[in-house]
Amino acid sequence: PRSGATFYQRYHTLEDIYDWINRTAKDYPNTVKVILVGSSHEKRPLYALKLSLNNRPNKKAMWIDCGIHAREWISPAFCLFFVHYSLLFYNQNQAMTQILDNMDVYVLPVMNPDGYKYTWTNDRMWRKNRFPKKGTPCIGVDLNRNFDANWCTRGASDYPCSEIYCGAFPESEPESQAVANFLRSHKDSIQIYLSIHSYSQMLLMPYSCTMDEAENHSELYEMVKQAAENIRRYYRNIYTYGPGAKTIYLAPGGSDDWAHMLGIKYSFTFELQDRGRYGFLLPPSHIQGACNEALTAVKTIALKVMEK
Ligand code: ING
Ligand code: ZN
Repeated sequence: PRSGATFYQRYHTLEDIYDWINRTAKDYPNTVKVILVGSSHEKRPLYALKLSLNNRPNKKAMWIDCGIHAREWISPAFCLFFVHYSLLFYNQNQAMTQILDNMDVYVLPVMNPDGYKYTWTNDRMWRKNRFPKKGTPCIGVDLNRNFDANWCTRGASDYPCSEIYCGAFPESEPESQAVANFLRSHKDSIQIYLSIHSYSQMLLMPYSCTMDEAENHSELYEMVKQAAENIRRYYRNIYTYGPGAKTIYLAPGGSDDWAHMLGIKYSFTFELQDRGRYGFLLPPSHIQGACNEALTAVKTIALKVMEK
């Protein structure tokens, strides 16, 4: 149940998150819409919230997905926090008001519900989805290797037991296909794509699938640099930044690279806290700080995009 501010300082089961999605839509009928973007392999719904705080026509939009990887619990926690903060601080916080006056925001809190559920019930360190590969004892595709961006080249694996298994073909998984379909059909309005992961405190931009520079490299680099500077200034915490391939590792098939190639020019992956002390097992006492830092990065980037 949602009891006061502490709700956003705890991790929540999948059932609680579904519950929260419904309640949020009920509590804000004029500004929040629930969109069913698809369903998971085990037939769980993939719900996104559309936040539309201002009725002006032809608004641009930002997409944020969380929970692509099951064990990265801080990621869904951030999506919940972000929705809450947006609804509460519209007309209070100046940056938030400016952003939400100018764009709608789509938030998908759990892109990999089957995996997320599994981390609560069976294996806290599960990463992939729960697709059972016929003819092997292995389960799961890495959804962040399943997009059509230099798919399954170096940095991914075609071995179904691997943690970075790319799947049988690009968008073979219902979860990645659902997000790709949604982005394809809304690409004219969606200007910013954000995918939230953990851990290692990085603000990543395309490309991860190649060492080549994105055509708007300098523009993107300015954005992540300024976002990291703001986090450092406000929270005294260090985030590294740059193109994925050079900052973390070569990784084809990622959602942000694919979104960028689709034409969503402002596309990023955030790696939230921490830098390895707790790793995926970030204690609840760190949720607030991690979310505030990520929020600073979202605001910085959205405001910069709006200047364009
Ligand atoms: N990191 C990402 C991963 O999928 C990444 C890094 C970012 C890959 C962008 C591809 C594109 O490996 C984590 N922690 O999952
Ligand atoms: Zn991840």
